[in-house]
Amino acid sequence: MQLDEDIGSIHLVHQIMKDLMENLQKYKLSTIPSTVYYIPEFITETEENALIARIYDVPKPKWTQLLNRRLQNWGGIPHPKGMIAEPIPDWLQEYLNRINSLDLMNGKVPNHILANEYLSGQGIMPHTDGPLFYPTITTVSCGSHTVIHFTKKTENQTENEEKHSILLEKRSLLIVQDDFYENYLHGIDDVTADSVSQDLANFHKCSESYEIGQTLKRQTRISLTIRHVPKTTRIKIKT
Ligand SMILES: O=C(O)CCC(=O)C(=O)O
Repeated sequence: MQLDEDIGSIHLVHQIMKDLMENLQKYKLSTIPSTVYYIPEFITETEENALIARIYDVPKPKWTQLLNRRLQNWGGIPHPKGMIAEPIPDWLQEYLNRINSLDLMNGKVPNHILANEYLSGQGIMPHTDGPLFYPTITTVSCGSHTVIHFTKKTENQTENEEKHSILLEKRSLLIVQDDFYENYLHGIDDVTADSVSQDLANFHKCSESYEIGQTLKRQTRISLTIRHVPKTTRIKIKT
């Protein structure tokens, strides 16, 4: 019985990856004037549950506690002088390999995963990821949806800047590249629920159909942000 389920799951993953490698363009968000792809159901429910279990199974010191969320760095800690590369466990390497097979980074191999945990009501301030990374962000969401906002970066940032909001469903993959990486801030509001609106840039590309005005209550979300850190070293740097 378990063997049948495992074979079924491998088959499904194979189908998902084949579709993506052949048809990535169909996931591009035409509502956004830059390169953004939204892929619902990028991982299976079994994989989502296994990833969450693994993340919570690591020893406590692996967590970095911030003011409003916790995170785990895998592959090393990005640093302007170079990231000291650390081995990535197989259960995470699998997802780096899947992102690698989509060839999104001009031949560069993804070598870092940031796992962020957001309890309901927690978010992240608007920011850009900066020069430590190759300018492509790929994010897998587990455990809960959230809504991420991208706001055009300007000199005197006001309330009226061009803004795009994307619903990240659990198990989805978001890919952000180019101008959207460099010139837009991204952030997540620290709220306990999100309201569905037709203004969501991926409203028509979600896996479920939602009603306008529907309230989606947030649960605990684990995001896996998979990126390429160009500057790595194997030597310990004095900080
Ligand atoms: O959790 C997310 O989807 C976004 C994470 C993020 O922006 C970051 O860690 O820099």
